[in-house]
Amino acid sequence: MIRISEVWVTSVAISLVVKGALGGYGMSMFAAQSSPPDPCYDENGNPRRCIPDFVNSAFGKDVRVSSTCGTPASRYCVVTEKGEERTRDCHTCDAGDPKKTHPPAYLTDLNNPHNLTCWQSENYVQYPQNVTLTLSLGKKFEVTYVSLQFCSPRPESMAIFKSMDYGKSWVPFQFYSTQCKKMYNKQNKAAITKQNEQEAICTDSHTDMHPLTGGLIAFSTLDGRPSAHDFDNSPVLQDWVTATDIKVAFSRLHTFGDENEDDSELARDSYFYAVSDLQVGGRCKCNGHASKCVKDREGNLVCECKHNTAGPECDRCKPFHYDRPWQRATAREANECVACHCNLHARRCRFNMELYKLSGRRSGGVCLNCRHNTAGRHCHYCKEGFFRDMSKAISHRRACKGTVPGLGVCWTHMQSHKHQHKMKQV
Ligand SMILES: [Ca+2]
Repeated sequence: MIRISEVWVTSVAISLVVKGALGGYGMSMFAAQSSPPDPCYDENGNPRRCIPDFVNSAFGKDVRVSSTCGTPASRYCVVTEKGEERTRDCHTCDAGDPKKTHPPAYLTDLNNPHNLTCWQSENYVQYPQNVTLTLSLGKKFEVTYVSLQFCSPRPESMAIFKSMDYGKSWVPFQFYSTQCKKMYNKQNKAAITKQNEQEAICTDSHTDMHPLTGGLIAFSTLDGRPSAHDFDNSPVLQDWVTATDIKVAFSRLHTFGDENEDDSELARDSYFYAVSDLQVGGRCKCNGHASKCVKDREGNLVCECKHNTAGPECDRCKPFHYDRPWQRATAREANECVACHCNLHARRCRFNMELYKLSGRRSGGVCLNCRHNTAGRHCHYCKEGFFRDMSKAISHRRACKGTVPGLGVCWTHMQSHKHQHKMKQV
């Protein structure tokens, strides 16, 4: 259906263009549409690094949240300040009422500044209790930033974690707190050096209670890390930005200090976490070997691997392409996987590091199960008892014969003599 309508639109477009005496332009547009250029190869067909588009990988995804207001319906109050005066306007959060609900889906919906939709926690889930937001990206991504736009005041303390193993284990990405040492046992704004580039730091920036609404927290994963300018050559940072899941833990609410006074109920009803937008900016991780990620048959997001690579992140060479070790592509080198040289006599091969080193790091593939009576690392000579038919190329399936050769005996001559000798003895 889509194809038909596309063709229809295109033909209409062309006919319009032709009428306008610009037929050539219209046709070239059509040609470009039928064979889009592959960003993973240059105009001469040589492999080059390719990367998926930069996206907000949180957009439209489900976020698992430990606390959401509205079940049952409950009161919450919004604090506003005019000079010294502080007022509280109270409303109802009700999960059953579309106009009063604040579900987790509002974290990752379309962020319209004129009509903000906010997820909101229950009231006064205060330290040592926390509220967590967990987002599964579905595969490995290289994350550039994590940002949160708040409807409530920003938290007094919060942490961002990442997982590289689909939520089995978590490592800290960044801490925010007005009291880093006390909350997270971290020095405030510790320096990052080449020795600790994979360490999360704590900062008291962006932790002020003001603004009371609309505040932003944006964590840039490479900011201040010394090897960031040489990311291509830094496996440490490539690892640091890699994540399958992101978790945000709100550890402590900001308050005006009135939550334990006489009027504490009203005060407590005005302390909660509310977020209008959670973004995780990054690229689907494909190690430079794919320009996009697609859903596979099981519905999982995977890289569309090029350069003879395979795996969800193009993180290995595809079968029979083991002539040199897998490598990530760089701006200068595509590092594509190379097929083993088996003269069409083998379907399988393996990589041998010793041979690779001996070859000056050029070729390390060893063919397995050479067929058609061939033998050798590249199936490049005849196995014992067979003779090379020099009228045929070695890649010919009848290059090796089982009978005594006539003309043109190759270097297996010696073997042929041995063989004749054995036959006489028999
Ligand atoms: Ca929203």
